[in-house]
This record gives sequence, C-alpha cells and structure tokens, in this order.
Amino acid sequence: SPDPEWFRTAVFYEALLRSFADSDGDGVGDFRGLASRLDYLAWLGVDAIWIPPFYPSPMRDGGYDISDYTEIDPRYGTMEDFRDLVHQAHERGIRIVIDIVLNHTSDAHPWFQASRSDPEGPFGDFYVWADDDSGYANTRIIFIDTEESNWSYDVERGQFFWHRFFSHQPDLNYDNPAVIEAVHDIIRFWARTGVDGFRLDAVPYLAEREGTNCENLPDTHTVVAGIRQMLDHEFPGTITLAEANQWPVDVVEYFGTPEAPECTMCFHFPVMPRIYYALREGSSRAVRDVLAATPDIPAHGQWGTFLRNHDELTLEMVTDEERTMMYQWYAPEDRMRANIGIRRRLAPLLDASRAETELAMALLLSLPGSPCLYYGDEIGMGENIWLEDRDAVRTPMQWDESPNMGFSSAPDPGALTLPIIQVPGYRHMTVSTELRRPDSLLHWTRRMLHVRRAHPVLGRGKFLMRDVSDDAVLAHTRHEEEGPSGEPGETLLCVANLADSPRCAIIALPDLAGRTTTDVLGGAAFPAVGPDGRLTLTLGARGYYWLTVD
Ligand code: TEU
Repeated sequence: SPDPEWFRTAVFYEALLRSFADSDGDGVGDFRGLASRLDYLAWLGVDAIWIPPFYPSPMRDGGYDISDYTEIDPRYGTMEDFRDLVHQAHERGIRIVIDIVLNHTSDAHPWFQASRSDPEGPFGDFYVWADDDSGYANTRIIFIDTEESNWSYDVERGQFFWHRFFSHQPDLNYDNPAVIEAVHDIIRFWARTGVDGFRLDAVPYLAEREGTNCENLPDTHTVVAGIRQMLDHEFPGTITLAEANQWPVDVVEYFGTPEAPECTMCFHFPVMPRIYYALREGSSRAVRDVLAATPDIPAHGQWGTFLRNHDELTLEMVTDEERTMMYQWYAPEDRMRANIGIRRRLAPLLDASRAETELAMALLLSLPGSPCLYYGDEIGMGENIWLEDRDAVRTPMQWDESPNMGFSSAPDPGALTLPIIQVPGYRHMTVSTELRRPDSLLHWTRRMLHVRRAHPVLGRGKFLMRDVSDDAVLAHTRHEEEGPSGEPGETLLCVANLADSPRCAIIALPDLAGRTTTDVLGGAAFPAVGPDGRLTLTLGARGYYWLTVD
C-alpha cells in the first residue's frame, strides 16, 4: 500500500541472510530460504525486513566489505531470487530494507584495484590517498583489536590509503563528485528493484577534515542530504535508515531539517545497553536519563530501536579497556557488565531470564521509535560467545529439532556458515518447539507485536516520561489526539518494574485525573487515576503493564 508513513508503526526484523534459512543445502542461508519463511514472519507480525549486505564480497567483514555493488553474491542466489523475494514479501504486506555500505568498499573492489594501479585514471581519486600517515591524527581507531592505524601503505601505488574500519576496507573519497554520482547510481539501481528503503551503514565517517575527529562533519551531512534529495525526487516514499553509532545529540543531525531532510529513521544506539543496565541495577534511572538526553526530532523522522543486532556481542567477551573504547559513547558511568545474552546462555529456560527478556522487549515495543527485532530474538536464541569477533551473534536460526536445527540440510555440519549455537538448552529453543508451547516466548512475542499493531499510538504517539515514587519503576505515556485519517486517538500508559522484587508505585498523571485505565495486555480494568492525578499500581518482579487511559 502507498502509506508513506508505514515506517512509523512498523516492526522491523533484521534477517542475517547467510544464517537465516538455507534452501539448497550448501550450509549458507539464501534468498529462497528467506522467501520460504515469509509466512512465518507475517504470522509473527513483522512489517519490514532489513537484510544486511548480500553483494559479492570476500567476506572478511560479514559482507560489509563489498566488491560489487550491483550484483548478488552467488552464495545467496540470483538476481531473480532477489526480485522474487521482494515480490513475495510485498504480497504479504512486508517491506524490504537493504543495507548499503557508503563509507568504504572492499579492497577487492575493481575501483580500488584501478585506484592503486592507475593514479591518473578515472578511479585514481576514488579513495583517500596520502604520501604519509600523519593526516587526521585526531581520529579514533574503531576496530582497535586489529588495526594499529587508520592509514595503510599500498606498495603498488606507493601511498597510504585511509580506512575507518578494517585495513581491507579503504574509505571512499567523498570530496570527489564522481564518487557521489557512483553511489547515487548504486542506490538508483536497487531502488528500481522495488525495495522500500536503505539502511545507510556507518554514515558518520564519510568525510574527513584535518583538525577534526572526522565524525559527523558538515560535508558528511551534505552527502546524506543529497541521497535523500535524489530519492525524494526519483523514488518518493523510499526510506533511509541511518546507522550512526553516536550520542543522540549528534544522531539527530542525521534527520536533517524540514528544509534539508536527511534520513527517515536513525538507530538509537545508547538506549539499548541502558535497558540491560537498568535491569541489572533494578533502577529505571539509566533509561530515563538517556531519554531525557535525547533531543526532539523533526516531524518527518522516527527513531529505530533494538535490543540486539549483528554487531552487539555479549560484553563479557571484551576486556574493561576494550569495553570502554567500544562503548564510550553510550555506556553508563560504571559500564554495563551483564546483558540478557549472558543470562540466557547460563540459564536459557529459567523464569528469571524469561521475565527479564519480556521486560526488555516490553520496553523496546513501547518506548519512542520503531523497534527492530534481530532474528532469533523471538525464540530467545542467545549467543555462542566462544566464536570469533561478532560471530557470537550470527549463528544459524534454530527452526526445529532436525539436524542443523532445520537451518540447512547440509549433511556435514562443518559446511554450515557458522556452527549452531550449542548453549545449554539450545535444543528446546527452536521455532517449532516454541510453536507447540502456548506459553513460549515466541507466542508471547507474537501477541505483543499484534497488540502493538492494534495500538498505533505506540509508533506515532507523543512520548512523555512520568514521575514515579519508586526509582525502580519506569512510567511513560504515549498519546495522539487523532490518527492520520481523523480517527480518535488514544492515550497509553506503559509501566515497567525493573527490580526483581514486587513494587508499589505512585505515578503522577496530573493531566489525566479521574480517568479510567484498562490493561491492553491482560484486558483487566485497573484502578482509575485519582482526582489528585495519582495512580497507585502494584507490579510483580520485572512486571509491566500497558494501560489505555479513557
Ligand atoms: O558498523 C559500523 C559502526 O559504526 C560500528 O560502530 C559498529 O557498531 C561496530 O562495528 C560494533 O562492533 C557497520 C556494520 O554494522 C558492521 O558490521 C561493520 O563491521 C562495519 O560497519 C564496517 O563495515
């Protein structure tokens, strides 16, 4: 349907293609596999799928090292398979958002090969070259584990090239108008296939300027606004979703302004670790603080939120120093030491873990923004923390109890793109086992997504944090006067007890005095808001309510 505001009420789902479903038994997930699971995703209540890069790639960075931007890696199928996936998704009302890596290419990309060998040729200026490695000295190294510098020497050209990520990922030179034109052509190419949007990878790092930290520079914003302008003009309604792992105050700049819009959506990175942190501390403070520090965004924009993604590994894997490096922009002062992933690993089926998962998810689905689930979140799949780099969170989807957990029919498990997770209890964490159990996390997640769909105020409504007598309890309202077609709006009060003990909380709702409340999750009537504008609620350990206020 042509609803230009679809993204506001949508639930997104990141499907890591190579680990989702393998249709041909070669051990690697593919487009036909994903297509065969669209009915499942529609049943679950997913509105849009984000597919990480599926282009030809040496696969030294999970496909974020692209060597050809307008082809499908044969491991995942053919262009025909891709088109068929888009078509089949659209038939089910599911939108497709694809990932575009703008900051860098693989060093195997023909542009880079040409740039090395022919400095005077048409691609000579496509990358950031210098005679020495002294430039942009104020710039941090992002992949500090493996990289010593953001400059690497190329013997063939006899110069250094700039890279913000791995040394096999040379940065494109956005001072070269030919690069901008080439990138627009790539986006045009995929927009013509009918995709509904683009996740723009690693946007803060496009431009470099001496004397700065080379992040969020005005010239970077000009590039992002240029992409927006091209899409609005040639493919109106196509969304852009910025991956800018920065403080909210810097991320809001990627929405642009009404006059010069940039992105439709931006991921809100700092909220996720604070949800885990709040659970660990049994205090709502970290979440309240980060939302208070989040500026308002222009009307055309929408946050994207998530609890896990293909980069977010369990933090116990890294040392304190590394953790500080990785999370310096968004970790609370004393750093987060536990997240739900590790709890699931240790006690995958325990009630405590389930209650925490539900509470985190209830927050994800009610705080401002459109939530993005990561494949397997709905079954509590967890992580295999013994794997290298970020592979811990990239293991095959667990569909059923058959060999390879139904992910692949490959006879040799060694052929799988990554090993099956194998944490305690993993055999029970499959779609098929959870389908059979009415009280499973899968059925719970589906119910929550359907409740969310029935209350579009959760996607569109104005957000207001409420004062609560108990620090453990987070209470906020979502409100809209009327829906987009003039239908009456609603007020939803969302309450969450982050503590692992029951709490009695007084919530201040001065503007809602005397109104009645009804639980949309359980359907029960709750006490009315008192004439003094106070609502007293008792919540169980890690308990949560979503109440309509009439
Ligand atoms: O990540 C870019 C990014 O900004 C990082 O902060 C990211 O959050 C970090 O890698 C966390 O480990 C993107 C992709 O999401 C990531 O998978 C790629 O490795 C990276 O670009 C480089 O291509």
